[in-house]
Amino acid sequence: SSHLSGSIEVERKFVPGPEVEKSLYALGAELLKEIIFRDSYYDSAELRLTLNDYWLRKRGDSWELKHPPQPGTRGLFGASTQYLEVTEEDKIICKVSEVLGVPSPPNMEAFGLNEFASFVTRRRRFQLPLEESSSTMAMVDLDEADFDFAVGEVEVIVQTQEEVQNAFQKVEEICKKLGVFQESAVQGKVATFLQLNRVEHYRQLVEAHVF
Ligand code: TPP
Repeated sequence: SSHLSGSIEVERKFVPGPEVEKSLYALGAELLKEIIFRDSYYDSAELRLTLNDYWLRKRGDSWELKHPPQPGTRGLFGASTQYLEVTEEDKIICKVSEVLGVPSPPNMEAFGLNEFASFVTRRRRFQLPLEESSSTMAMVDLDEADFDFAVGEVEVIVQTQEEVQNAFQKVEEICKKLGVFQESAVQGKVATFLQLNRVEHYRQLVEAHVF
């Protein structure tokens, strides 16, 4: 809705075992699409965005920003996360200038940010059938990144904070049904990329409790 700055993405990552596809089809999931995209992530020289848990990327030709719903809070529920996803460029510019403490430039390029990660993902997106009691869709992504890393995620998108608790429950329930529920957090693509390629940046994020 128009008063919100984006959708709330509630998700939980998992290590995709060899049986996960079978489990998906057994639950009635449908393969929606297979897509390949490049993500390039950006930050200031001082790493001001990522140290505040702001994730700015160009996916294909589009800018996207993910950030915690309330500034300074981590939207955690066990090892599940909630992030706001902003896709309108003027809103992204507004948020980024706020976090960096600089005036809003006319376009993204004028921030002069540095790329700190870039990789290609092959994603297979599955859609789970709707249960009668709920109106929100659940998606399962099976991702393979080009640095030899595979990760899965269960994701529910909601529009209001009131819906978040239910979404967390639903995401956990789906992980359990798929046999991929792990108590502790599973590292995603960006964290893994940084751990492999940008050790000092990774260390700072761990120290700041972002990872
Ligand atoms: N996941 C955990 C468990 N902790 C975190 N601090 C983050 C993620 C930080 N984070 C939030 S959004 C994001 C990162 C690194 C960008 C990448 O999002 P991700 O969900 O890994 O990739 P996508 O599915 O959007 O491609």
